[in-house]
Amino acid sequence: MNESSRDFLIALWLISGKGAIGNRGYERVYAGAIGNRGYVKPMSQTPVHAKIRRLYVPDANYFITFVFQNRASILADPQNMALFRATLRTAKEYHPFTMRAYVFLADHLHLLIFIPTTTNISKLMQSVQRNFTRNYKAAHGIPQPIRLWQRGFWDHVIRNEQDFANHFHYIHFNPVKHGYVTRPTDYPYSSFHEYYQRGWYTADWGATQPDEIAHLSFE
Ligand code: NI
Repeated sequence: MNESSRDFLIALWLISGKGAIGNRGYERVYAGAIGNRGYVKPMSQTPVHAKIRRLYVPDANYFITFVFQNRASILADPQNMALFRATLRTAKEYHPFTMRAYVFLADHLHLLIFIPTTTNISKLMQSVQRNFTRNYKAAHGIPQPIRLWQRGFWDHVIRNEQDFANHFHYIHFNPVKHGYVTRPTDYPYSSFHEYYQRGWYTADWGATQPDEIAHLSFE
């Protein structure tokens, strides 16, 4: 079974309602979104910058931004959100990467990922965009071609540990930056919760813009 048809079956499975948010299987996917589970002991007293240092692997970390065409709020619909996550997970099986941080907003999303040399980043990104468009059309019964994504994607090769840390925090602060919530902990669709549970963040982190990301502005 090729990637497209497999993704299509996942789309059908989601449409049937079995993949609804809160479903046990879906939660398992959610929990597994961050690589290296158990890599860092929960609630350790190590400073956050030292923990981030352990996540940073030189040369192949990317900060990636996808934007929906005309800034449509596609992912405001929980079913579309579930569909996107399933698509990303399938793409990962064919084009392996390690998720370090993510935030999915209604009209765009940011990823911080480690890509091994055996994975072609362009193919990975094309896989995500094309297969999500296909799954979205199937889910909504749209027969004609549609443009769902703004052309291309923005990527930034992470230069060093500090750059990695800055983008890591940028992603987790993003729901506040875009006015969705007043604290990152109140927004469900980001990896903030994974790291909060590990003790990397406090519950009130990001209530004001952290100094280290003040100079960053992508989306
Ligand atoms: Ni953003």
